[in-house]
Amino acid sequence: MNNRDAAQVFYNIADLLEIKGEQIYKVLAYRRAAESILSLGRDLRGVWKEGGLETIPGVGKAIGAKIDELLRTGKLEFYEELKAEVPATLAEVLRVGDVGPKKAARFWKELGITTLDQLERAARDGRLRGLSGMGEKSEARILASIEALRRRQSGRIPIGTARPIAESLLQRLRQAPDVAKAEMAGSLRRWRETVGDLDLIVGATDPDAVMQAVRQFPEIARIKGQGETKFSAELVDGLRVQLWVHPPERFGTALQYATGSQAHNVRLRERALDLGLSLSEHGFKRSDGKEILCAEEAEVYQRLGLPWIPPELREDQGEVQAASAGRLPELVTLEALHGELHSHTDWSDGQNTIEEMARGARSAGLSYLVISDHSQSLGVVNGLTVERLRMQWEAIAEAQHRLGDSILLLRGAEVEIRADGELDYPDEILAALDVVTASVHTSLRQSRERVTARMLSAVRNPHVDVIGHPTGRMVGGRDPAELDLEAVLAAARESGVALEINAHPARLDLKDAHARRAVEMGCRLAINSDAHSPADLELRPYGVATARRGWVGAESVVNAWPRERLLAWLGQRG
Ligand code: DGT
Ligand code: CA
Ligand code: ZN
Repeated sequence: MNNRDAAQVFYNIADLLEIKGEQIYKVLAYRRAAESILSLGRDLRGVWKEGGLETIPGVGKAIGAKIDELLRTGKLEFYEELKAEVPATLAEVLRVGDVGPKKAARFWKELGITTLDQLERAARDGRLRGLSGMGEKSEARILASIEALRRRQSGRIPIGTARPIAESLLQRLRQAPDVAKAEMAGSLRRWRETVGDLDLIVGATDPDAVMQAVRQFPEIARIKGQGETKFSAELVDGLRVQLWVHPPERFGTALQYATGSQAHNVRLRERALDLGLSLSEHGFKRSDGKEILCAEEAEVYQRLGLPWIPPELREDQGEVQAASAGRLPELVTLEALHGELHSHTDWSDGQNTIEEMARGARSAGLSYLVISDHSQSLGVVNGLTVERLRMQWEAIAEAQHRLGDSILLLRGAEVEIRADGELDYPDEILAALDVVTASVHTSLRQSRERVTARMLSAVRNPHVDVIGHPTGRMVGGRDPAELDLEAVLAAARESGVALEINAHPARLDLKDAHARRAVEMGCRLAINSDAHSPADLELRPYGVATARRGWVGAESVVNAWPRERLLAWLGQRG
């Protein structure tokens, strides 16, 4: 227990007391003590040993006794009792800019929200606006604050936030005078799950004109640094944009360079040197000093005797060697996905009816949609009892009747893998479902042994077809469950179950490296949107990109198989 840990205990006590509605002077007393401990400038333990705790500003008899107990036993009874009364995770809800103790208490008491993730989900699902004094606007503000909080914590921007902003900047840029081309570059183009900044590259002859145009964009707060080939700008919400400007005839080398990664670029430069060329963002140079310009990126790779390498692979993870040997994988594409295996409706926590979801899937070009609402033990999301599930089957049949054969609806469920490792429906119900996705939403913090055992029993259950968001992690938020993933992958290969790549940019679970390992081990995957509305189907590209970053080909992805093959596979399984 160092000074920081001890201070944290008292900060938490202050937060929890405040949520509980305790007198403010008490709350402030704990906070003051925490601050003093943090700025003590020497080891708290030393002061304690000298018997000098009460010389610390803000520490009197009562708090002094608590510090003593904490240092002596490593625990504090008062804090433990408080945590039993008020969930400690509510302290993280308080960190959200727009949430004070009164609101946190209401979210908890009226909606059962105790964590940041739950608050985010509730805001996204429009459940906060049901509370008196809350509306759509306050919901949106809370979502923005949550995101700002995550960004402050990580310093990086989730790809799901970055790409739409970049898209709209590109649209404006492409209309600016003198601009021939404009594309994403950097980690944004490589689809990393988070990006440090937004790299955009413009093909234009006059960088000053581009800068003048950008300065006028409504989302730009200020232009910051300016170099010869690039300048940076800050957006009104604090994001950094790096704009690279190169003449159109040099656009190919510039785009290649700015896309990176740096390690990938190093490989290419080495290869260029072997061929007697030097490669820079401006072009190739021969040893006689003559320049070779590339307007197209593919020409850069061609000059180096390589096929074009998809940006998602450019992490120096063996892609240059594979390209050179003609063994680049044929990566899965969005167009290859024929259907969606994971969707929610207003029967549980989705926002739309079965038929609205089906129409959305149909206009997204899908030929089937699995309706997979939550199962009974997940009360907070209105999980379906067996009785309601049976009623849903009738509703699915009716919707199918109205839709004709324009899209096939399948009966599914996202069945909770309960804390005891059992699935949340009896076997005869699982057997009657077309597609069973088993997921963990609760008790993710169990021991490695327990969580792994739960997963393994789901993977080996003959009724289970897909494991949903297998590690439970949230990008820039919640850590993955402690899990022996190697053991889960080995079992998945054996049982033939598919592991989900959840496409929601807040999840991306399995993540890229895990997807690659899964395919290496011979596992099947499924790329699913986990849609809670038709608009969520638009998130599938994030899942596809994650798969591509994991070197995944269409053959490994069950919803990239022709529909008949998928149905045959499901038919063979329990
Ligand atoms: P980020 O922004 O941290 O998510 O990651 P990147 O990959 O976007 O990196 P960034 O923004 O620093 O630079 C964009 C690209 O520019 C990078 O992928 C490769 C290229 N680049 C930047 N600095 C260097 C450098 O010092 N050497 C080389 N070879 N390339 C660089
Ligand atoms: Ca970047
Ligand atoms: Zn789901």
